[in-house]
Formats: sequence, C-alpha cells, structure tokens
Amino acid sequence: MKKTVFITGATAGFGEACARKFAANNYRLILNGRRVERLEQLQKELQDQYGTESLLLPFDVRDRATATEAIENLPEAWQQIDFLINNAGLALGRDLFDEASLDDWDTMIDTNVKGLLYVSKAVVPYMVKQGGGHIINLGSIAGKEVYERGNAYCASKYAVDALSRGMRIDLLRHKIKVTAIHPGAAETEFSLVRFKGDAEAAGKVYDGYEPLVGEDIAEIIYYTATLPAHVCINDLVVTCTAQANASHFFKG
Ligand code: NDP
Ligand code: 8X3
Repeated sequence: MKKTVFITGATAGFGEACARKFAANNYRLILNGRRVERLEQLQKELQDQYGTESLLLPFDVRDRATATEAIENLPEAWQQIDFLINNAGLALGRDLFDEASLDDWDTMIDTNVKGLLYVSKAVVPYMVKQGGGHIINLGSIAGKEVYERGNAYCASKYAVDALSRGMRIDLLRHKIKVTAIHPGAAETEFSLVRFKGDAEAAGKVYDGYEPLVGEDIAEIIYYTATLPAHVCINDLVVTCTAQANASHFFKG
C-alpha cells in the first residue's frame, strides 16, 4: 500500500516543495493550507503529472475546533497517516521588542506553536493505532539562536524545538519517530509574509548570497523520511553555505 504524507502549509514554500517531492515518489498526500485555490491547483497538477492521489484538508491551523474536527473525521481510506510534516508557520514583523505588535506575536504563537499542537494531537491517535509513524517538525535556526528583532518568532521556534524533544520522548513507546528540521534563510514566501507584502524589504533579505530554496528542504525531509525503520534523524540544522549561524552571512 502506498504511504501517506500529511503536510500542513502546502500552498507555498517548503510545504509545496515537499508535496511535489513526495508525489514524484509515489506517495499519497493530505494537503493543508488556507488558500483553497492553490491547494486545488496543486492537487490537479500532481494528479496530471504523477497520478498522485490527494485529499485536500483546508483549514487554519490556529482554529482548534476546525482542525480537530477535520482530522478526526478523515474518510476511512485516509486514516493511515505514515508521515506528518508540521510545516505551516510564519514570522510577522522584524521589530525591536518594545516596538513590536502584540497582534503579530499572537499570530506567530498561535500558528507556529498552538497550530502544531492541535494538528499533532489529532494525528497521533491514528499513528498509535497503526503501530507507528513519523512526525517532522519545521523549527528554524531562529529556534536555536536568538537574533536582534527576532523576539517572539524566535520564542515560537524555541518552543517547536522543545516540543519536538518532548514528543520524541513521550511518543517513543508508540514507535513514532520525531524529526526536527531547523533551516536558516530560505527564499520562499516567508519574507514577503514577514514584511507584510513589502517585496522590496523581502528581497533585501536574500541580497548578495545564494539562500536555500524550498526544494533543498524537501530533499532533506524526504531523506529523513526514507531512512530504514530503525534510524531516526532527531535534529538537523541546515543553512546555505553563505550562512554560518543565525546572524552571520558572507555576502560576496
Ligand atoms: P511560506 O510563507 O512560503 O509558506 C508558509 C505556509 O504555511 C503556506 O503554505 C501557508 O499557507 C501556511 N500557513 C501559514 N499560516 C497558516 C495557518 N494559520 N493555517 C494553515 N496554514 C498556514 O514559508 P516557508 O515555506 O518558508 O515556511 C514554512 C515553515 O518553515 C514555517 O514554519 C517557517 O517558520 C519555517 N522556516 C522558514 C524559513 C525560511 O527562511 N523560509 C527558515 C526556517 C524555518 P496559507 O497562507 O495558504 O495558509
Ligand atoms: C526563518 C529563518 O533566520 O529568517 O526561520 O528567522 S530566520
């Protein structure tokens, strides 16, 4: 039987790249995100290109009731979930602590932390029932090192780091692997979202060096997902070659 991958935030960036990578390798997909038209377009493309079977599950991961209900009521044919990629997330603003917006902080914590919890809590019972599974959480280099103006975004990704460690311990007895991937700067829609549609500010983030792209992260996630059953990559920090840590870049 084909394996199934549930990807949150599949309408752009890493999530979309993962959908394409797993589809190309004969997996079934459960695709989440809020932009339904993008999900429908992706579903059609993958069906046409690879014959991929996919189920669209559009919801806002911050909405606990809707997320829980959608996952608890999955059609029977989609209740075998081999991989969960907790990818939906965002940064909003790049402001000093005393100047940042409480609304931005709420959105980041609700999405990056609480959304990940809601989705995982609803998916785990399926994995327990089937005797195992693999959860892959998207943390960030911002969850390993705090940088100036990173405040609540960094905190939300430190929380993903801590949750990944905690999930790995608590879910061990169910044979559920937990991998946390912590990318550095990657050119996706991330900066456009962070700078609230300001394309110039977003573009500047990647000036003077070659950043990661979605496909780089999808390759790595696919690698971690296809290792033998007894092998688990627990924690992985990955940057482009021009980035040494959260704040040091070589811009040639
Ligand atoms: P993108 O902005 O390109 O993609 C983000 C995805 O998350 C979109 O599909 C978006 O879909 C989805 N999303 C956002 N909010 C919600 C929500 N409330 N409910 C459901 N889906 C949501 O960013 P990336 O691909 O770069 O980011 C993916 C993850 O990787 C994030 O967790 C991010 O923090 C992390 N990351 C990114 C890095 C980077 O430099 N790009 C580096 C390190 C980590 P939609 O808007 O349709 O809902
Ligand atoms: C995204 C990476 O360094 O822009 O998580 O915050 S960074």
